[in-house]
Amino acid sequence: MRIETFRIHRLSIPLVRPFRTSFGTEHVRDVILVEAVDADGTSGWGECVTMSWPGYSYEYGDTAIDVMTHHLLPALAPVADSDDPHEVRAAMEVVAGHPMAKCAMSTAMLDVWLRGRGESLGEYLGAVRSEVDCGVSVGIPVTESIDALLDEVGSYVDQGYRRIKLKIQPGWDIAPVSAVRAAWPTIPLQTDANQAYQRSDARHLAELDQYDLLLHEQPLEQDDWYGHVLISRAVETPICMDESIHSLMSADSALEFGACSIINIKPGRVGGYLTAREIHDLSLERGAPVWAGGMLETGIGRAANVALAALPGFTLPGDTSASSRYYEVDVTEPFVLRDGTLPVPTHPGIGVDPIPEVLREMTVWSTELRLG
Ligand code: OSB
Ligand code: MG
Repeated sequence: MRIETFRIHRLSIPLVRPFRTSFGTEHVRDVILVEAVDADGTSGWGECVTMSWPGYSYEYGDTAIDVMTHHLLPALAPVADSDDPHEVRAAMEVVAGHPMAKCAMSTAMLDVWLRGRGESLGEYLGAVRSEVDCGVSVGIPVTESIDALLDEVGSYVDQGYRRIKLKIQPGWDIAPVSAVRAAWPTIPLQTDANQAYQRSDARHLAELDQYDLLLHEQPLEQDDWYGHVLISRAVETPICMDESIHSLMSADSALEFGACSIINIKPGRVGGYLTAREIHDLSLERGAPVWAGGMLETGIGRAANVALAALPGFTLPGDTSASSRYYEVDVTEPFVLRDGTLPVPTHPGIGVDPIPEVLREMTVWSTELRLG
């Protein structure tokens, strides 16, 4: 492998419906795809999962492009011909933070490397399944109507999704959870607050214990480790962390301290698929379930996430929904739900490519960066 060029493609793709969470509402996905091009012309792909504004994390599309262009590109020049993905990860350590930018560039390089070896990402990571159970993340209806929520959840249940995740926030929690539980008494159900609660809400959150939930995701601010310990003790429903987990060390600390007992693994949030696998391995060793999170990925990021979700410790359905959950037209061949599952790609690398015409049509900006 000798990477000579990176291309950054910025796309604008309308969502099939607005996606509202406690930190904001997205109408159009600001998609950033990174293409690494080898000396022999092979392209590899990685999706940068930043959003268009710093609501979920400090990273967003513009900062990711800046960090990739001015900081990661020079850092990667010495490892452009590396035969060890761990060396690529180590080379990026000169940049503090910015895990989503790191994940995008290193995944594109990993894809090229795997294509050269004829090995799929799933095989490389240690997949033990050929399809993965899929859940779906359901936003807060812009109308805040319970009927609208039940309609939307009903359509996902009809499509076969095996788990429902409801976005919650103060003022939108007990009513939606109890309504969905009443309508579907046995469907696996969980919540995600995206940091919207306070330590003092512990008793309020305990009222949700009666609805037989799988977990509550990230109730408190990402830095509030002790608060998560307190909530974990006060609430019967298991606590899961998303925003707090940025590294193997934060995963280790969270489980050791009892801040959570379940981890949502998002490769973009932890800097790439190698670290994602290490967090999986650690959690498996500790007996803590993990599941694959999502960031409204196109087929590029989705393919890689599905490969990750095929590892043995991913015992809970992930936010690995079908292309149609967010997009009318995906940039790859669409991922289609089959009996509540998605197939793990088997072709070398991430196993999918953008469809050239779709890429061209949806691209609003692109640049080419020469390495070295
Ligand atoms: O908190 O898990 C989250 C989407 C964007 C940012 C943060 C989150 C989410 C989701 C949707 O919940 C996950 C998906 O379906 O891709
Ligand atoms: Mg989350």
